[in-house]
Amino acid sequence: MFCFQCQEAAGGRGCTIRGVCGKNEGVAKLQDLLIYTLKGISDVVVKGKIKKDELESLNPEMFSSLFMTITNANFDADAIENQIKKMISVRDRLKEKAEAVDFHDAATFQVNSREEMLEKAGTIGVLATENEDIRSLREMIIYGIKGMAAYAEHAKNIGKEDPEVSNFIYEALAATLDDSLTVDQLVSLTLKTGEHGVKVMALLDEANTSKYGNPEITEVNIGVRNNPAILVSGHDLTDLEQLLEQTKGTGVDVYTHGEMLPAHYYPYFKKYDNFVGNYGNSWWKQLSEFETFNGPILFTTNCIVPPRNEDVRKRIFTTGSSGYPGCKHIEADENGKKDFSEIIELAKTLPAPAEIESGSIVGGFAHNQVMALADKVVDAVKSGAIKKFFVMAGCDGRMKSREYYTEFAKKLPSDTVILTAGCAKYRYNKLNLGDIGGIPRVLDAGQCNDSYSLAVIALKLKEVFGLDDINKLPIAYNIAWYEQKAVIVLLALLYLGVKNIHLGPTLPSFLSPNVAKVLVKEFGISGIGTVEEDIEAFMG
Ligand code: FSO
Ligand code: SF4
Repeated sequence: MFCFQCQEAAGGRGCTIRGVCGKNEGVAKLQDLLIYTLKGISDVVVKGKIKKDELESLNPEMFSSLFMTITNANFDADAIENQIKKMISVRDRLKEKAEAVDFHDAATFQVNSREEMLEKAGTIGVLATENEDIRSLREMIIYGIKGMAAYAEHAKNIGKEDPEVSNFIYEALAATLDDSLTVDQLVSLTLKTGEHGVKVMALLDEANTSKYGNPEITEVNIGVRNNPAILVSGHDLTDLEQLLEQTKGTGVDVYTHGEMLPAHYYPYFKKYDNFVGNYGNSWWKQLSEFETFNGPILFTTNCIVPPRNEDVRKRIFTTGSSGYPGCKHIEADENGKKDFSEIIELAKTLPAPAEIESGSIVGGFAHNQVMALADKVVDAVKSGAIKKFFVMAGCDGRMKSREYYTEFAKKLPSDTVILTAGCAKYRYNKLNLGDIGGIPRVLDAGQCNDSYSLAVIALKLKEVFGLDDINKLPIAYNIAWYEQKAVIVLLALLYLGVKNIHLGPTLPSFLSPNVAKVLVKEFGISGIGTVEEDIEAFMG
């Protein structure tokens, strides 16, 4: 196996024996083959000039196949094998409708057993592209597409789709098979990926807010009550909605974990009086937090950490694109309905969560809420009460070097405000950093996809201040990344023209030295240094 798609890639180069994430060689290879099959489908769609209306039922399968290969989403070899088989048969049916042309091997290979799949996978992985710059760009595009597909899947679950996004996924995946493309052409495809990243995040924002309302300032309880409960993790709000509907009146409480915390900010979910609060912290703390939670856990997406404890494993359920061997997977019926009764019944037999924290945290600062405070914000900037905003969106992770972000937040001058989104927030959202004239110093917009809100806020401020360049705003970007959704967020920011982003805790292993040079030269991207040096440089 060879995988270098996330920030924890072994040795800063790539995982070759087993993933740091816990993914074994078999799963890694099956994921590679699934991606290869999707490239084959894309080859058929693009070269075979498949009509767009033929793709309607295929799009959701593309999204969820891509999502299954995102870091920490799916560790279940059987589920991935089944998806490969399904997508090969989709591919072959599609070929019957395609204009006859010379298709790539990805569109024609056949495999009949797990052994054959693993053998084939050994020939088509990341390292099959020999030129390291082409490999770097191809992979960066593919990782961006994975993130894009994740957001497209959430939007689709709410009934929203943007054909430009879905069509681009085929175009980009097919392009990663094309040996005639030059480095320059792949660089421009990378930016085009960012452009579609903006589109998909706008789409998901529209889907979420049209269904669940605009996030608003909300105090979220981080303590517990004395009822049996279910913990819901991941990012999918439609799963949460169904779970809340089904637990209503049962005496079973629901808590969020990790990236599901921002669900509390939506007006729609406030009507459920069993929707109690957020339990714990970001994804990588789940091993201990799931033990003390006591009740069942529902994963709607990543990030799953392989459970060490058999008692915890028995309480884990997955749905959507997530999966873990030995954990029950809840499928949707043809109307998208999911039956969570088994989880609810299990919850009733288990003790209430043990309290690990108490009090509350405040969030809900997505674009609509921040714009409602625009006058206050603009005045504070004009008067000098706020000197600078720091966008510190992205992901958290288990590396010790991420303590940098807590230190950074603590040491920032008191006339600065942190704009955050994604699970990165857990490094500083409980620090009590105070407020500036009533504006909290940590403004949480929501999940990683809500980084879109931060871009909208920046663009609106640019308008308010009458600036011709987003980079003239008093906003600095110190972003933490972990998996492929962060890649699409980063590409989206680059597409919007944001310069001088600091990216940490380490730069992606998939950037070849030459590709890294382009990012430095064209966009001023850099890594992180020490907290003191970085703050000095940012404030100067
Ligand atoms: Fe985090 Fe995991 Fe949202 Fe990611 S929980 S790391 S970028 O899945 O999706 O921020
Ligand atoms: Fe390694 Fe990350 Fe790939 Fe897992 S997803 S195998 S940790 S690079």
